[in-house]
Amino acid sequence: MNNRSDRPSWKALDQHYSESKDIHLNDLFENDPERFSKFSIEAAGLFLDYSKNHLSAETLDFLAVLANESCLKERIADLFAGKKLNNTENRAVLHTALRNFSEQPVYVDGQDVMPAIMSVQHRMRALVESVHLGGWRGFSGKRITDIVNIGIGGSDLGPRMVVSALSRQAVQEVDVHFVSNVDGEELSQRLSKLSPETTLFVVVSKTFTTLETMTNARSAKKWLLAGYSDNAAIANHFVAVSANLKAVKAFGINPDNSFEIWDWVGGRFSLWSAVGLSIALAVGMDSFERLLKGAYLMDEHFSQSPLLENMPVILALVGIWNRNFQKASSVAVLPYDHRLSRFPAYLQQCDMESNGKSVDREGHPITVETSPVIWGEVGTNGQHAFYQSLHQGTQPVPADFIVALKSDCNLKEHHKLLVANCFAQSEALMKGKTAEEVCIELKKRGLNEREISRLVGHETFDGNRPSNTILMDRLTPEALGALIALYEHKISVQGIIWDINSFDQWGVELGKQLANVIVEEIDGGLPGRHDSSTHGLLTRYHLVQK
Ligand code: G6Q
Repeated sequence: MNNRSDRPSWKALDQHYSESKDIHLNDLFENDPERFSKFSIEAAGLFLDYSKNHLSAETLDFLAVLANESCLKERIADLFAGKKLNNTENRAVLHTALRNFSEQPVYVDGQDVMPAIMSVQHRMRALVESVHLGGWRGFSGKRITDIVNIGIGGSDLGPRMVVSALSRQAVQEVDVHFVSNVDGEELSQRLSKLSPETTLFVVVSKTFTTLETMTNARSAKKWLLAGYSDNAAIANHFVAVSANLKAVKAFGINPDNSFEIWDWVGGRFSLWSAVGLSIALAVGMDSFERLLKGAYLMDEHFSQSPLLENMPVILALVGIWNRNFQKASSVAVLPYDHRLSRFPAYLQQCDMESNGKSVDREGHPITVETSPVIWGEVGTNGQHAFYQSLHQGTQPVPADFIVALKSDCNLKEHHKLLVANCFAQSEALMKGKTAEEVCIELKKRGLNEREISRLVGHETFDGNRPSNTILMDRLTPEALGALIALYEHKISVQGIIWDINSFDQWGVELGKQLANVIVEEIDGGLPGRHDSSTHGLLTRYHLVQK
Protein backbone atom coordinates (compact mmCIF):
# COMPACT_ATOMS: atom_id res chain seq x y z
CA MET A 1 0.00 0.00 0.00
CA ASN A 2 1.63 3.30 -1.09
CA ASN A 3 -0.66 5.65 0.70
CA ARG A 4 0.78 6.19 4.18
CA SER A 5 -2.38 7.82 5.49
CA ASP A 6 -4.47 4.77 4.58
CA ARG A 7 -2.44 2.48 6.79
CA PRO A 8 -4.07 1.19 9.97
CA SER A 9 -1.21 2.60 12.08
CA TRP A 10 -1.72 6.07 10.55
CA LYS A 11 -5.46 5.94 11.13
CA ALA A 12 -4.87 4.81 14.71
CA LEU A 13 -2.59 7.79 15.26
CA ASP A 14 -5.19 10.12 13.74
CA GLN A 15 -7.78 8.74 16.13
CA HIS A 16 -5.37 8.98 19.08
CA TYR A 17 -4.65 12.61 18.15
CA SER A 18 -8.34 13.57 18.16
CA GLU A 19 -8.80 11.92 21.54
CA SER A 20 -5.75 13.52 23.18
CA LYS A 21 -5.43 16.91 21.48
CA ASP A 22 -7.14 18.92 24.19
CA ILE A 23 -4.85 17.83 26.99
CA HIS A 24 -2.53 20.70 27.98
CA LEU A 25 1.15 19.91 28.44
CA ASN A 26 0.88 21.29 31.96
CA ASP A 27 -1.68 18.60 32.79
CA LEU A 28 0.57 15.86 31.44
CA PHE A 29 3.26 17.00 33.90
CA GLU A 30 0.74 17.57 36.69
CA ASN A 31 -0.56 14.02 36.35
CA ASP A 32 2.79 12.27 36.21
CA PRO A 33 5.70 13.29 38.44
CA GLU A 34 7.91 10.79 36.59
CA ARG A 35 7.27 12.33 33.18
CA PHE A 36 10.79 13.76 32.74
CA SER A 37 12.51 10.43 33.41
CA LYS A 38 9.99 8.51 31.30
CA PHE A 39 10.39 10.74 28.28
CA SER A 40 14.13 11.36 28.17
CA ILE A 41 16.99 9.29 26.84
CA GLU A 42 20.78 9.32 26.98
CA ALA A 43 23.17 8.09 24.27
CA ALA A 44 26.67 8.73 22.90
CA GLY A 45 27.26 11.58 25.36
CA LEU A 46 23.98 13.35 24.57
CA PHE A 47 20.83 13.66 26.62
CA LEU A 48 17.45 14.23 24.96
CA ASP A 49 14.48 15.49 26.98
CA TYR A 50 11.37 15.08 24.85
CA SER A 51 8.89 15.23 27.73
CA LYS A 52 7.63 18.70 26.71
CA ASN A 53 5.77 17.25 23.70
CA HIS A 54 2.09 16.35 23.49
CA LEU A 55 2.60 12.65 23.86
CA SER A 56 2.13 9.74 26.22
CA ALA A 57 3.44 6.18 26.40
CA GLU A 58 0.43 5.24 24.30
CA THR A 59 1.43 7.74 21.59
CA LEU A 60 4.89 6.18 21.43
CA ASP A 61 3.37 2.73 21.13
CA PHE A 62 1.22 3.86 18.20
CA LEU A 63 4.27 5.48 16.59
CA ALA A 64 6.26 2.27 17.08
CA VAL A 65 3.57 0.34 15.20
CA LEU A 66 3.90 2.85 12.36
CA ALA A 67 7.69 2.39 12.42
CA ASN A 68 7.35 -1.39 12.33
CA GLU A 69 4.88 -1.20 9.46
CA SER A 70 7.50 0.86 7.61
CA CYS A 71 10.06 -1.95 8.22
CA LEU A 72 12.24 0.60 10.01
CA LYS A 73 14.60 -1.92 11.62
CA GLU A 74 15.24 -3.67 8.30
CA ARG A 75 15.81 -0.35 6.50
CA ILE A 76 18.30 0.79 9.18
CA ALA A 77 20.19 -2.48 8.68
CA ASP A 78 20.10 -1.90 4.88
CA LEU A 79 21.58 1.57 5.36
CA PHE A 80 24.61 0.28 7.29
CA ALA A 81 24.98 -2.69 4.93
CA GLY A 82 25.49 -0.43 1.90
CA LYS A 83 22.24 -1.31 0.09
CA LYS A 84 21.40 1.13 -2.72
CA LEU A 85 18.79 3.13 -0.82
CA ASN A 86 19.29 6.08 -3.15
CA ASN A 87 17.18 4.36 -5.78
CA THR A 88 16.91 7.24 -8.26
CA GLU A 89 20.70 7.47 -8.61
CA ASN A 90 21.31 3.77 -7.89
CA ARG A 91 23.74 4.59 -5.07
CA ALA A 92 24.49 3.26 -1.62
CA VAL A 93 24.32 5.74 1.26
CA LEU A 94 27.39 5.10 3.33
CA HIS A 95 28.49 8.16 5.25
CA THR A 96 28.52 5.82 8.27
CA ALA A 97 31.45 3.91 6.69
CA LEU A 98 33.52 7.10 6.85
CA ARG A 99 33.40 6.96 10.66
CA ASN A 100 33.46 3.19 11.05
CA PHE A 101 35.86 2.37 13.89
CA SER A 102 34.62 -1.22 14.19
CA GLU A 103 37.37 -2.72 12.03
CA GLN A 104 34.62 -4.55 10.17
CA PRO A 105 34.51 -4.35 6.36
CA VAL A 106 31.75 -2.42 4.57
CA TYR A 107 30.88 -3.64 1.09
CA VAL A 108 29.59 -1.77 -1.95
CA ASP A 109 29.11 -3.95 -5.05
CA GLY A 110 31.08 -6.69 -3.36
CA GLN A 111 34.07 -4.47 -2.61
CA ASP A 112 35.21 -3.44 0.88
CA VAL A 113 35.35 0.37 0.90
CA MET A 114 37.29 0.63 4.18
CA PRO A 115 40.84 0.40 2.70
CA ALA A 116 40.13 3.34 0.34
CA ILE A 117 38.66 5.39 3.22
CA MET A 118 41.69 4.69 5.42
CA SER A 119 44.09 5.55 2.64
CA VAL A 120 42.43 8.95 2.04
CA GLN A 121 42.40 9.65 5.80
CA HIS A 122 46.09 8.79 5.91
CA ARG A 123 46.83 11.28 3.10
CA MET A 124 44.67 13.92 4.79
CA ARG A 125 46.74 13.55 7.97
CA ALA A 126 49.98 13.88 6.02
CA LEU A 127 48.79 17.09 4.34
CA VAL A 128 47.39 18.62 7.53
CA GLU A 129 50.54 17.91 9.52
CA SER A 130 52.75 19.16 6.75
CA VAL A 131 50.84 22.46 6.55
CA HIS A 132 50.82 22.88 10.34
CA LEU A 133 54.50 22.04 10.75
CA GLY A 134 55.54 24.23 7.85
CA GLY A 135 56.75 21.41 5.59
CA TRP A 136 54.16 22.41 2.99
CA ARG A 137 55.11 25.90 1.85
CA GLY A 138 53.88 28.45 -0.62
CA PHE A 139 55.62 28.75 -4.01
CA SER A 140 57.92 31.49 -2.72
CA GLY A 141 58.88 29.40 0.30
CA LYS A 142 56.70 31.15 2.89
CA ARG A 143 54.57 29.18 5.37
CA ILE A 144 50.85 28.79 4.70
CA THR A 145 48.86 30.96 7.11
CA ASP A 146 45.40 30.95 5.51
CA ILE A 147 43.20 28.24 4.05
CA VAL A 148 40.24 29.14 1.80
CA ASN A 149 37.64 26.40 1.34
CA ILE A 150 35.86 26.96 -1.98
CA GLY A 151 32.65 24.91 -2.22
CA ILE A 152 28.89 25.29 -1.87
CA GLY A 153 25.91 23.40 -0.41
CA GLY A 154 27.11 20.10 1.01
CA SER A 155 30.69 21.06 0.14
CA ASP A 156 30.45 24.13 2.38
CA LEU A 157 27.71 24.09 5.02
CA GLY A 158 28.92 21.09 7.04
CA PRO A 159 32.62 22.00 7.17
CA ARG A 160 31.80 25.68 7.78
CA MET A 161 29.50 24.77 10.69
CA VAL A 162 32.01 22.37 12.27
CA VAL A 163 34.95 24.78 12.00
CA SER A 164 32.91 27.38 13.84
CA ALA A 165 31.62 24.86 16.41
CA LEU A 166 35.14 23.62 17.18
CA SER A 167 36.71 27.07 17.43
CA ARG A 168 38.06 26.09 20.87
CA GLN A 169 40.09 23.33 19.21
CA ALA A 170 41.44 25.61 16.46
CA VAL A 171 45.18 25.35 15.83
CA GLN A 172 47.31 28.51 15.93
CA GLU A 173 49.14 27.85 12.68
CA VAL A 174 46.41 28.66 10.14
CA ASP A 175 43.11 30.52 9.80
CA VAL A 176 40.41 28.76 7.80
CA HIS A 177 37.94 30.75 5.66
CA PHE A 178 34.99 29.71 3.52
CA VAL A 179 33.80 31.12 0.20
CA SER A 180 30.65 29.71 -1.37
CA ASN A 181 28.61 32.42 -3.07
CA VAL A 182 29.02 33.12 -6.79
CA ASP A 183 28.54 36.79 -5.88
CA GLY A 184 32.08 38.09 -6.39
CA GLU A 185 31.72 40.20 -3.24
CA GLU A 186 32.40 37.19 -1.05
CA LEU A 187 35.58 36.06 -2.78
CA SER A 188 36.98 39.52 -3.46
CA GLN A 189 36.39 40.67 0.12
CA ARG A 190 38.13 37.56 1.41
CA LEU A 191 41.07 37.78 -1.01
CA SER A 192 41.60 41.46 -0.26
CA LYS A 193 42.77 40.43 3.21
CA LEU A 194 45.07 37.60 2.06
CA SER A 195 48.44 37.20 0.38
CA PRO A 196 48.88 34.76 -2.54
CA GLU A 197 52.20 33.70 -1.03
CA THR A 198 50.66 32.32 2.15
CA THR A 199 47.21 31.11 1.02
CA LEU A 200 46.16 27.53 0.27
CA PHE A 201 42.87 26.97 -1.58
CA VAL A 202 40.89 23.79 -0.92
CA VAL A 203 38.47 23.39 -3.82
CA VAL A 204 35.69 21.05 -2.73
CA SER A 205 33.19 19.79 -5.28
CA LYS A 206 31.91 16.26 -5.66
CA THR A 207 31.09 16.86 -9.32
CA PHE A 208 33.74 19.53 -10.01
CA THR A 209 31.23 21.18 -12.35
CA THR A 210 29.18 23.34 -9.96
CA LEU A 211 28.90 26.85 -11.39
CA GLU A 212 29.54 28.75 -8.16
CA THR A 213 32.52 26.67 -7.08
CA MET A 214 34.20 26.53 -10.48
CA THR A 215 33.74 30.29 -10.98
CA ASN A 216 35.27 31.04 -7.58
CA ALA A 217 38.08 28.52 -8.14
CA ARG A 218 38.96 30.05 -11.53
CA SER A 219 39.00 33.56 -10.05
CA ALA A 220 41.15 32.35 -7.15
CA LYS A 221 43.58 30.80 -9.67
CA LYS A 222 43.78 34.09 -11.60
CA TRP A 223 44.42 35.99 -8.37
CA LEU A 224 47.21 33.60 -7.47
CA LEU A 225 48.82 33.72 -10.89
CA ALA A 226 48.58 37.51 -10.97
CA GLY A 227 50.93 37.38 -8.00
CA TYR A 228 53.30 34.71 -9.35
CA SER A 229 52.92 34.60 -13.17
CA ASP A 230 54.03 30.95 -13.09
CA ASN A 231 51.58 28.05 -13.42
CA ALA A 232 53.87 25.91 -11.30
CA ALA A 233 52.61 27.90 -8.28
CA ILE A 234 49.24 26.12 -8.49
CA ALA A 235 50.79 22.95 -7.05
CA ASN A 236 51.70 24.76 -3.82
CA HIS A 237 48.47 26.70 -3.46
CA PHE A 238 45.62 24.45 -4.63
CA VAL A 239 44.31 21.13 -3.39
CA ALA A 240 41.02 19.55 -4.42
CA VAL A 241 38.41 17.19 -3.01
CA SER A 242 36.19 15.52 -5.59
CA ALA A 243 34.71 12.38 -7.07
CA ASN A 244 35.66 13.71 -10.52
CA LEU A 245 39.45 13.49 -10.48
CA LYS A 246 39.62 13.89 -14.26
CA ALA A 247 38.07 17.36 -14.04
CA VAL A 248 40.38 18.22 -11.14
CA LYS A 249 43.37 17.42 -13.32
CA ALA A 250 41.95 19.39 -16.25
CA PHE A 251 41.61 22.39 -13.93
CA GLY A 252 45.35 22.17 -13.34
CA ILE A 253 45.50 20.69 -9.86
CA ASN A 254 48.17 18.05 -9.36
CA PRO A 255 46.61 14.57 -8.83
CA ASP A 256 48.96 14.20 -5.84
CA ASN A 257 47.07 17.09 -4.26
CA SER A 258 43.61 15.61 -4.92
CA PHE A 259 41.51 13.75 -2.40
CA GLU A 260 38.87 11.35 -3.58
CA ILE A 261 35.27 11.02 -2.44
CA TRP A 262 32.93 8.40 -3.74
CA ASP A 263 29.43 8.37 -5.25
CA TRP A 264 28.08 6.73 -2.08
CA VAL A 265 28.88 9.89 -0.08
CA GLY A 266 25.97 12.33 -0.44
CA GLY A 267 26.99 16.02 -0.47
CA ARG A 268 25.05 16.97 2.67
CA PHE A 269 26.43 13.95 4.52
CA SER A 270 30.01 14.39 3.35
CA LEU A 271 31.75 16.36 6.09
CA TRP A 272 33.13 13.06 7.45
CA SER A 273 35.06 12.42 4.21
CA ALA A 274 37.86 14.43 2.61
CA VAL A 275 35.21 17.16 2.24
CA GLY A 276 36.15 17.72 5.91
CA LEU A 277 39.76 18.52 4.94
CA SER A 278 39.26 22.18 5.92
CA ILE A 279 37.96 21.01 9.30
CA ALA A 280 41.10 18.92 9.80
CA LEU A 281 43.25 21.87 8.74
CA ALA A 282 41.41 24.10 11.22
CA VAL A 283 41.50 21.81 14.26
CA GLY A 284 44.09 19.13 13.47
CA MET A 285 43.56 15.55 12.36
CA ASP A 286 43.30 14.25 15.94
CA SER A 287 40.31 16.49 16.69
CA PHE A 288 38.78 15.57 13.31
CA GLU A 289 39.04 11.90 14.30
CA ARG A 290 37.41 12.70 17.66
CA LEU A 291 34.49 14.16 15.69
CA LEU A 292 34.24 10.93 13.69
CA LYS A 293 34.43 8.90 16.90
CA GLY A 294 31.46 10.77 18.41
CA ALA A 295 29.42 10.09 15.28
CA TYR A 296 30.46 6.43 15.38
CA LEU A 297 29.16 6.12 18.96
CA MET A 298 25.80 7.48 17.80
CA ASP A 299 25.85 5.08 14.81
CA GLU A 300 26.42 2.16 17.16
CA HIS A 301 23.56 3.25 19.38
CA PHE A 302 21.29 3.82 16.37
CA SER A 303 22.01 0.52 14.67
CA GLN A 304 21.74 -1.60 17.81
CA SER A 305 19.09 -0.12 20.13
CA PRO A 306 15.43 -1.14 20.16
CA LEU A 307 13.20 1.44 18.50
CA LEU A 308 11.81 3.07 21.63
CA GLU A 309 15.23 3.17 23.31
CA ASN A 310 16.85 4.72 20.29
CA MET A 311 17.55 8.46 20.37
CA PRO A 312 17.46 9.22 16.61
CA VAL A 313 14.33 7.08 16.23
CA ILE A 314 12.61 8.87 19.14
CA LEU A 315 13.54 12.29 17.77
CA ALA A 316 12.20 11.24 14.35
CA LEU A 317 8.95 9.82 15.73
CA VAL A 318 8.32 12.92 17.85
CA GLY A 319 8.92 14.96 14.68
CA ILE A 320 6.44 12.82 12.71
CA TRP A 321 3.89 13.23 15.50
CA ASN A 322 4.33 17.01 15.47
CA ARG A 323 4.44 17.30 11.67
CA ASN A 324 1.73 14.91 10.54
CA PHE A 325 -0.71 14.82 13.44
CA GLN A 326 -0.21 18.12 15.32
CA LYS A 327 0.22 19.72 11.84
CA ALA A 328 3.28 21.82 12.67
CA SER A 329 4.70 23.16 9.43
CA SER A 330 8.07 24.30 10.75
CA VAL A 331 10.64 23.45 13.41
CA ALA A 332 12.89 26.00 15.11
CA VAL A 333 16.45 24.89 15.91
CA LEU A 334 17.77 26.96 18.79
CA PRO A 335 21.34 26.33 19.91
CA TYR A 336 22.32 28.15 23.09
CA ASP A 337 25.96 28.20 22.09
CA HIS A 338 27.58 30.88 20.01
CA ARG A 339 29.86 28.31 18.39
CA LEU A 340 26.79 26.55 16.99
CA SER A 341 25.53 29.65 15.20
CA ARG A 342 25.87 27.86 11.83
CA PHE A 343 24.07 24.75 13.03
CA PRO A 344 20.53 25.82 12.00
CA ALA A 345 21.70 26.62 8.44
CA TYR A 346 23.56 23.32 8.22
CA LEU A 347 20.56 21.37 9.49
CA GLN A 348 18.20 23.26 7.22
CA GLN A 349 20.01 21.85 4.20
CA CYS A 350 20.46 18.38 5.63
CA ASP A 351 16.77 18.02 6.50
CA MET A 352 14.99 20.00 3.78
CA GLU A 353 17.14 18.77 0.90
CA SER A 354 16.70 15.19 2.11
CA ASN A 355 13.03 15.12 2.95
CA GLY A 356 11.55 18.05 1.01
CA LYS A 357 9.97 15.61 -1.43
CA SER A 358 6.44 15.04 -2.67
CA VAL A 359 6.68 11.62 -4.32
CA ASP A 360 7.41 8.28 -2.70
CA ARG A 361 10.29 5.97 -3.59
CA GLU A 362 8.34 4.64 -6.56
CA GLY A 363 7.53 8.12 -7.85
CA HIS A 364 3.88 8.22 -6.71
CA PRO A 365 2.51 11.38 -5.07
CA ILE A 366 2.66 11.29 -1.28
CA THR A 367 -0.54 11.97 0.59
CA VAL A 368 1.04 13.08 3.87
CA GLU A 369 3.18 16.12 4.69
CA THR A 370 6.97 15.64 4.56
CA SER A 371 9.86 17.86 5.73
CA PRO A 372 8.76 20.85 7.78
CA VAL A 373 10.60 24.14 7.25
CA ILE A 374 13.73 24.03 9.40
CA TRP A 375 15.02 27.37 10.59
CA GLY A 376 16.61 28.95 13.62
CA GLU A 377 19.23 31.11 15.22
CA VAL A 378 21.35 31.07 18.34
CA GLY A 379 19.02 31.15 21.28
CA THR A 380 19.46 34.39 23.17
CA ASN A 381 19.65 36.46 19.99
CA GLY A 382 16.43 34.80 18.81
CA GLN A 383 14.76 35.70 22.10
CA HIS A 384 15.03 39.37 21.19
CA ALA A 385 13.75 38.76 17.68
CA PHE A 386 11.35 35.99 16.64
CA TYR A 387 10.57 34.33 20.00
CA GLN A 388 7.60 36.69 20.27
CA SER A 389 5.95 34.64 17.56
CA LEU A 390 7.03 31.35 19.17
CA HIS A 391 5.24 32.41 22.35
CA GLN A 392 2.16 34.16 21.01
CA GLY A 393 1.93 33.59 17.24
CA THR A 394 -1.06 31.74 15.80
CA GLN A 395 1.10 28.83 14.57
CA PRO A 396 2.71 26.69 17.29
CA VAL A 397 6.30 25.95 16.23
CA PRO A 398 8.00 22.93 17.85
CA ALA A 399 11.51 23.89 18.94
CA ASP A 400 14.76 22.00 19.52
CA PHE A 401 16.84 23.64 22.27
CA ILE A 402 20.52 22.62 22.30
CA VAL A 403 22.96 23.54 25.08
CA ALA A 404 26.23 22.40 26.67
CA LEU A 405 26.06 22.27 30.48
CA LYS A 406 29.67 23.31 30.99
CA SER A 407 31.30 26.26 29.37
CA ASP A 408 34.73 26.31 27.72
CA CYS A 409 34.90 30.05 28.11
CA ASN A 410 36.49 31.84 31.08
CA LEU A 411 33.48 34.14 31.54
CA LYS A 412 31.67 31.60 33.72
CA GLU A 413 28.96 34.03 34.85
CA HIS A 414 27.79 34.30 31.25
CA HIS A 415 27.24 30.58 30.98
CA LYS A 416 24.86 30.47 33.96
CA LEU A 417 22.75 33.12 32.28
CA LEU A 418 22.88 31.31 28.97
CA VAL A 419 21.69 28.01 30.45
CA ALA A 420 19.07 29.77 32.56
CA ASN A 421 17.65 31.43 29.46
CA CYS A 422 17.55 28.16 27.55
CA PHE A 423 15.69 26.29 30.29
CA ALA A 424 13.39 29.22 31.04
CA GLN A 425 12.29 29.50 27.41
CA SER A 426 11.24 25.88 27.02
CA GLU A 427 9.43 26.11 30.36
CA ALA A 428 7.64 29.32 29.35
CA LEU A 429 6.63 27.91 25.96
CA MET A 430 5.06 24.98 27.73
CA LYS A 431 3.53 26.69 30.77
CA GLY A 432 2.35 29.96 29.32
CA LYS A 433 0.67 32.46 31.63
CA THR A 434 -3.02 32.36 32.49
CA ALA A 435 -5.38 35.36 32.47
CA GLU A 436 -5.67 35.01 36.27
CA GLU A 437 -1.92 35.24 36.72
CA VAL A 438 -1.79 38.27 34.43
CA CYS A 439 -4.59 40.01 36.38
CA ILE A 440 -2.75 39.50 39.66
CA GLU A 441 0.44 40.93 38.16
CA LEU A 442 -1.36 43.92 36.68
CA LYS A 443 -3.11 44.62 39.99
CA LYS A 444 0.27 44.56 41.73
CA ARG A 445 1.49 47.11 39.19
CA GLY A 446 -1.36 49.38 40.40
CA LEU A 447 -3.51 49.27 37.25
CA ASN A 448 -7.25 49.88 37.49
CA GLU A 449 -9.94 47.42 36.30
CA ARG A 450 -10.39 49.14 32.94
CA GLU A 451 -6.70 49.06 32.17
CA ILE A 452 -6.47 45.46 33.35
CA SER A 453 -9.28 44.29 31.08
CA ARG A 454 -7.64 46.11 28.15
CA LEU A 455 -4.23 44.48 28.72
CA VAL A 456 -5.07 41.03 29.97
CA GLY A 457 -5.47 39.42 26.53
CA HIS A 458 -2.16 40.86 25.33
CA GLU A 459 -0.19 39.56 28.28
CA THR A 460 -1.76 36.10 28.42
CA PHE A 461 0.18 33.17 26.98
CA ASP A 462 -1.57 29.91 26.12
CA GLY A 463 1.64 27.93 26.53
CA ASN A 464 1.23 24.29 25.52
CA ARG A 465 3.94 24.70 22.88
CA PRO A 466 6.13 21.64 22.32
CA SER A 467 9.91 21.43 22.48
CA ASN A 468 12.85 19.06 22.80
CA THR A 469 15.99 19.88 24.75
CA ILE A 470 19.31 18.30 23.84
CA LEU A 471 22.06 18.53 26.43
CA MET A 472 25.75 17.70 26.27
CA ASP A 473 28.28 18.12 29.05
CA ARG A 474 30.64 20.16 26.87
CA LEU A 475 30.77 21.01 23.21
CA THR A 476 33.64 18.62 22.46
CA PRO A 477 34.44 17.18 19.01
CA GLU A 478 32.88 13.88 20.18
CA ALA A 479 29.66 15.57 21.34
CA LEU A 480 29.40 17.52 18.11
CA GLY A 481 29.95 14.36 16.04
CA ALA A 482 27.19 12.61 18.00
CA LEU A 483 24.86 15.60 17.60
CA ILE A 484 25.30 15.73 13.82
CA ALA A 485 24.87 11.96 13.50
CA LEU A 486 21.75 12.14 15.68
CA TYR A 487 20.10 14.52 13.23
CA GLU A 488 21.36 12.66 10.15
CA HIS A 489 19.73 9.47 11.44
CA LYS A 490 16.57 11.30 12.48
CA ILE A 491 16.26 12.53 8.89
CA SER A 492 16.77 9.01 7.47
CA VAL A 493 14.17 7.53 9.81
CA GLN A 494 11.60 10.15 8.82
CA GLY A 495 12.34 9.47 5.15
CA ILE A 496 11.78 5.74 5.73
CA ILE A 497 8.47 6.38 7.46
CA TRP A 498 7.32 8.77 4.73
CA ASP A 499 8.63 6.22 2.17
CA ILE A 500 10.68 8.80 0.28
CA ASN A 501 14.21 8.78 -1.08
CA SER A 502 16.03 11.07 1.37
CA PHE A 503 19.27 10.87 -0.58
CA ASP A 504 18.66 12.53 -3.95
CA GLN A 505 18.09 16.26 -4.66
CA TRP A 506 16.48 16.85 -8.04
CA GLY A 507 15.39 20.34 -6.98
CA VAL A 508 19.04 21.34 -6.55
CA GLU A 509 19.95 19.82 -9.92
CA LEU A 510 17.18 21.87 -11.58
CA GLY A 511 18.65 25.10 -10.17
CA LYS A 512 22.04 24.16 -11.62
CA GLN A 513 20.52 23.75 -15.14
CA LEU A 514 18.25 26.81 -15.15
CA ALA A 515 20.94 29.39 -14.51
CA ASN A 516 23.11 27.99 -17.33
CA VAL A 517 20.39 28.77 -19.90
CA ILE A 518 19.97 32.36 -18.75
CA VAL A 519 23.74 32.94 -18.52
CA GLU A 520 23.97 32.18 -22.25
CA GLU A 521 21.25 34.74 -22.98
CA ILE A 522 23.00 37.31 -20.79
CA ASP A 523 26.22 36.66 -22.74
CA GLY A 524 24.38 36.77 -26.08
CA GLY A 525 22.75 40.08 -25.21
CA LEU A 526 19.18 38.91 -26.02
CA PRO A 527 16.50 37.21 -23.92
CA GLY A 528 15.24 33.89 -25.32
CA ARG A 529 11.68 32.55 -25.10
CA HIS A 530 10.41 33.02 -21.56
CA ASP A 531 7.28 34.05 -19.70
CA SER A 532 6.73 37.82 -19.77
CA SER A 533 8.14 38.30 -16.27
CA THR A 534 11.47 36.56 -16.94
CA HIS A 535 11.65 38.23 -20.36
CA GLY A 536 10.97 41.64 -18.81
CA LEU A 537 13.63 41.16 -16.13
CA LEU A 538 16.24 40.15 -18.71
CA THR A 539 15.36 43.10 -20.93
CA ARG A 540 15.85 45.50 -18.03
CA TYR A 541 19.21 43.85 -17.29
CA HIS A 542 20.34 44.40 -20.89
CA LEU A 543 19.13 48.03 -20.87
CA VAL A 544 21.18 48.88 -17.79
CA GLN A 545 24.34 47.32 -19.27
CA LYS A 546 24.24 49.66 -22.30
C1 G6Q B 1 24.00 17.98 -1.27
C2 G6Q B 1 23.67 18.48 -2.58
C3 G6Q B 1 24.23 19.83 -2.90
C4 G6Q B 1 25.71 19.80 -3.30
C5 G6Q B 1 26.09 21.14 -3.90
C6 G6Q B 1 27.53 21.16 -4.35
O1 G6Q B 1 23.64 16.91 -0.84
O2 G6Q B 1 23.99 17.54 -3.54
O3 G6Q B 1 24.06 20.74 -1.86
O4 G6Q B 1 26.51 19.50 -2.21
O5 G6Q B 1 25.25 21.42 -4.98
O6 G6Q B 1 27.80 20.15 -5.27
P1 G6Q B 1 29.27 19.76 -5.63
O7 G6Q B 1 29.94 19.23 -4.41
O8 G6Q B 1 29.16 18.74 -6.71
O9 G6Q B 1 29.94 21.02 -6.10
